[in-house]
Amino acid sequence: MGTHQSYLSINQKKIVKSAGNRVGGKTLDTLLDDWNRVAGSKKNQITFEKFCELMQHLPKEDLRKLFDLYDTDHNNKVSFEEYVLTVVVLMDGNLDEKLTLIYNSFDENRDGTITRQEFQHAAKRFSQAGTELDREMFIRKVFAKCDTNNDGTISFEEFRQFLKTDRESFEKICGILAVGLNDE
Ligand SMILES: [Ca+2]
Ligand SMILES: [Ca+2]
Repeated sequence: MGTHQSYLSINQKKIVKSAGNRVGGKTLDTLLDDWNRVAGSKKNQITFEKFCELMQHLPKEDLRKLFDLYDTDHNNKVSFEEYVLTVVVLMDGNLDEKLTLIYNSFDENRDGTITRQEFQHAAKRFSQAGTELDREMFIRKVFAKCDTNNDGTISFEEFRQFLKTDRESFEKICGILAVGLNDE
């Protein structure tokens, strides 16, 4: 899954390895069957088009957003490993694992920080409500609030604090990604 994953606070390989224990062997078999049906082989990566086929039970507008979440190395394709990782974290992940996945999908260049531009970009992709202008101003305000040490980027820790201190804004910014994100 690429070479630049050391900054992630979750161990993707470990999660994928323990998938059977975490979501159950049956679920894992189903994931593999679905995957093989659409992708042909475990080794193949799938494009957005195939991803829609794989996740056909979901509306397409949600799928565009979810694709970015599943594509953890941002190569515009989803691998079987990414698929299993994301399903496991969504089904069985703790708060940090889920947050890491969301944080990672914001962090387009995968350097371990979220810049203002990445934040704005992600917020526009994932959030739903409001006019452009409202959103622009809202996003600016939220970014400034999030960036508590004022260094112009949002660290994972700041991102975590954001969820804790202003859940409402967090949900507005993350839209569908915040669904199922429960406090522990
Ligand atoms: Ca990928
Ligand atoms: Ca970044």
